[in-house]
Amino acid sequence: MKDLKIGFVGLGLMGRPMVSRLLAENYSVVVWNRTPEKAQTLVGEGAKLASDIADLVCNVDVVMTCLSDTAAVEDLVFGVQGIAQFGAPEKTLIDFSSIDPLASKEFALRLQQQCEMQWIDAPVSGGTAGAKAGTLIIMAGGNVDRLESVREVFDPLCSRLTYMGGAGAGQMTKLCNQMVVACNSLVIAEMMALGRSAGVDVGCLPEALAGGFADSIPFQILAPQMAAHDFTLKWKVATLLKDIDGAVQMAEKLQSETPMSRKGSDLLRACAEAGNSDRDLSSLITMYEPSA
Ligand code: NA7
Repeated sequence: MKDLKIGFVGLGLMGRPMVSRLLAENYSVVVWNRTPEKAQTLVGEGAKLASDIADLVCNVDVVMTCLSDTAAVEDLVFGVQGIAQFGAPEKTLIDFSSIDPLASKEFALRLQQQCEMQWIDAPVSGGTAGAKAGTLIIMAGGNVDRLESVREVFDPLCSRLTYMGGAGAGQMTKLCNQMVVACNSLVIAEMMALGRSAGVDVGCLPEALAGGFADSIPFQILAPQMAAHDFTLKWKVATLLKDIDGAVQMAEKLQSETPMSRKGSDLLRACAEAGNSDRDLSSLITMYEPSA
């Protein structure tokens, strides 16, 4: 077993494969999830299920969180019987969730003031495929010395970890990342729908366009699913909508023009409001296909 003991909170689409990677690399991992059933397969792989947040935080060196949004993170860290109540100066919180950068900065300060526990914001890119393969891209913010002291725990999870600056810098970088991912995903959907209507064999497109200027990792993930109408859940429309909304709100604060992202936000919201919020992002194509 490795020396640093890990606690992982949030066993959603991303959290589960990340814990599997840590277990496979011989880390001792204690897990907790609001819906405990989601921990079952991980317990089979060697994870220990904590009875509550106190049981988790008190028994580990590093607490990792991978939660839906800003409100969920605030609740789990600062709510009643939350992480902050059991934190200590030698413990580190690594937040893999994608949340509001300004809130993340404020949370880091609040945690420091409350229990002197250090907060690293470390949002990820690469989706469930990257999480399963341990090839995520991670953009980190916070205290650089603390990041270096726990750097080894990132190794099973990512192919690149980049320190972007002080608290919240990782989250701000993730918003930049998501502006490109959201707009790219939307144009992929409308292109696939148009191609099919025009008689293009869209099932061939992932191979035909591979390596060209239109290629991208989202394209290689989404295009085959869209071509086959296989909407197996890998990433939720709601998750990307949250991020593009975050980018647009940040742009408003900074008086920066983001016309593409604003349009992307409107289009993703329309898709979510059409009943696709918790469906896979590949369901975007249904918004652009001629109705049967
Ligand atoms: P999922 O699959 O929607 O998982 C979200 C997780 O967050 C899941 O474990 C949820 O628990 C948990 N959650 C959400 N709200 C709460 C509250 N209020 N209290 C406790 N736990 C909560 O998302 P992904 O795994 O795709 O993404 C996770 C993050 O990574 C997200 O920020 C992305 O942008 C990047 P549940 O299982 O529903 O009980």
